[in-house]
Amino acid sequence: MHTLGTAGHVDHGKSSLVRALTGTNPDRFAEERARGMTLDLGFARLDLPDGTQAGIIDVPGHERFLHNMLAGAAGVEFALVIVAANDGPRAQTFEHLEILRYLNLRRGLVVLSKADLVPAAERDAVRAQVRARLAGTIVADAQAIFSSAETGEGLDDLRAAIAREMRTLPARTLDAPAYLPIDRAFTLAGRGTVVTGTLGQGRLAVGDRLTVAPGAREVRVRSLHVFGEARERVDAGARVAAALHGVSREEVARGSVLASAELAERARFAVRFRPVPEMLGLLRRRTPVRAHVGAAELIGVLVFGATPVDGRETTAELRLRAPVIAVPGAPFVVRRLSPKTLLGGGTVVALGAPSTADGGDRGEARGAGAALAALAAAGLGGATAAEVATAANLRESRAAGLLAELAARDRAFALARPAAYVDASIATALAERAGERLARAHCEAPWALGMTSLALARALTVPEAALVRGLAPSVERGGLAYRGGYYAAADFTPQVTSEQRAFFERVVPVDRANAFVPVPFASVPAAMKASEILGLAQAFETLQAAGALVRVGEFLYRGAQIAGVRARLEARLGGGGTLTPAEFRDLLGTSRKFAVPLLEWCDAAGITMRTGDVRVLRGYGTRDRAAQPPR
Ligand SMILES: Nc1nc2c(ncn2[C@@H]2O[C@H](COP(=O)(O)OP(=O)(O)OP(=O)(O)O)[C@@H](O)[C@H]2O)c(=O)[nH]1
Ligand SMILES: [Mg+2]
Repeated sequence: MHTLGTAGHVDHGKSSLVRALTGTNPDRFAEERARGMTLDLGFARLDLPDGTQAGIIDVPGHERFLHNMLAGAAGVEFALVIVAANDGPRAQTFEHLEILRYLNLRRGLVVLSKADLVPAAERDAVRAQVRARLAGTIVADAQAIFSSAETGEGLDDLRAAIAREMRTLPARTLDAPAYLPIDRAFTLAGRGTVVTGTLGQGRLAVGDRLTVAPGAREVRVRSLHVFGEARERVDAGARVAAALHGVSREEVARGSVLASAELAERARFAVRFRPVPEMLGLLRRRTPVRAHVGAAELIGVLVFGATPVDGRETTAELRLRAPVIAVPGAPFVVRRLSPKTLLGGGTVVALGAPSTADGGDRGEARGAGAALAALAAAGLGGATAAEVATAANLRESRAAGLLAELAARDRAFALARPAAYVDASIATALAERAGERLARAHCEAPWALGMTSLALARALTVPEAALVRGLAPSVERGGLAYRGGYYAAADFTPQVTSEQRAFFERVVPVDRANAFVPVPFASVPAAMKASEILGLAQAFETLQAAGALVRVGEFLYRGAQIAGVRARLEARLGGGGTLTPAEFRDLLGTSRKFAVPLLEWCDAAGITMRTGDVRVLRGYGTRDRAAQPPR
């Protein structure tokens, strides 16, 4: 279903035409009927000759009620511009057309109403005059049809023309989060709070859990009606009345929004804005405005990078005093605070900070591109499916599906803890930079394990957390190595110099007579400090990582000593025997001071296992030997 809106000067016959076309009097209030003037929006269902239906929003023509016209206009896809044939276009004819232009509406029909008051002989001249005066407006080239609510003349032609036009309107997006700007709220006995509006995008179903903004109130849909008919589900474009559970009448009003949970309320929007050329002189870098977004009217500031100098479209940021829910692609206009003249309008591009996400395009292909754009905007940190859904104006389930598809095609990489995705080209570019930096580091210090995340993050001027997350896919795929807290090139093995090796052999000597006596660990840093040899601290780490030196509590052993311990244990216990700590000490010919921590280390390393007061060999027999200590 599509929704049309009337437009035109006061008393030109808009409401009468709607009534004649639909049988519904759009003037809902007794006061409107008594005064013969529309004060607020009216709604009617139009049955078209091809069996389809359309919604009509009837707007007031009087300039005093322009704010009500604005509340209805943003949901309109097609304009019925009503010009009294006996009067011609007047002030609000042009004002309404300007507003619709800046709301990016380009489609409409001209209805030359009250045709019964114009003699047949004058019709052609009247049509030509009206056309001439509408030159330059959004309906300059639209069809113009004479009609009369009084005699019924032209109504069939009009219905046929509308049906034709409706068939050429682009379909609304159904797989986006539901977005319903509320234009009316009331209570109904037995149904509670009811809100009405034009469903801008997505779908609604009875039972749906949704959000009402402002206030981020969680609500549930109790029932749905489209022009009085109960429905289980409703698609974008329709006029909807939704009875809501979880919100009181006082908490909703015109300008509130009913939306899926993916859409959060925000006070800042990146927008594309086109100024009214005559109003350029009033625009400043920061221009206070009265903004009309959806059915809401909000005070805010329009902020430009550079103040516009012509009527061309430009980017800007709309900062509102109160938050509202809007979707990418949503049209808006801004007026001066006072007098309330139109300054311009455009569309919301992105929610929150400006991004490259293009919300303007619609349709199926939109999804993947918008999801990728949202990922690109999120940068190295990546984004969750929920964040992508919000930024790209997609249902979260759809965003999750698209991200999985992008990941399968290597356009995005999945991240864990917390689950998210990162743009593949961004992560790959980072991995390439990291690879180059690491290659240099390996060249400069071949004895070092690599670079820590902190050192690498500093070298690449990237936040450490973002670096770790951004490099994770590359590490997982083997493009880079991450071992023991160090990043390294995948094929890199550190090599200590012979000078460094000799130093450690000297500092950690082995006494042939007392083969299992270690040195105090603390003696090594002290000796390194006293030495002139380059890169000892890094080489020390490398030797420990390789198992050439082994720290056991307060002591340091050579890897060969540990291998010897292991060999003796296996020889002694290999047949299934047991060993007390005292026996272990004797087995090694060492003292209790060294033996106790060493035996505990053997337990922790998975060589031995404690049962009661004695040790047995772990993995003896069929047990797996995965948990071997470094040799
Ligand atoms: N003769 C004649 N009079 C009409 C026709 N349509 C409307 N009128 C009269 O014009 C007056 C205004 O009609 P409305 O339909 O209320 O006009 P409107 O454009 O809705 O006015 P606002 O909503 O206040 O802007 C009424 O007195 C109608 O009876 C028509 O086709 N022929
Ligand atoms: Mg009216």
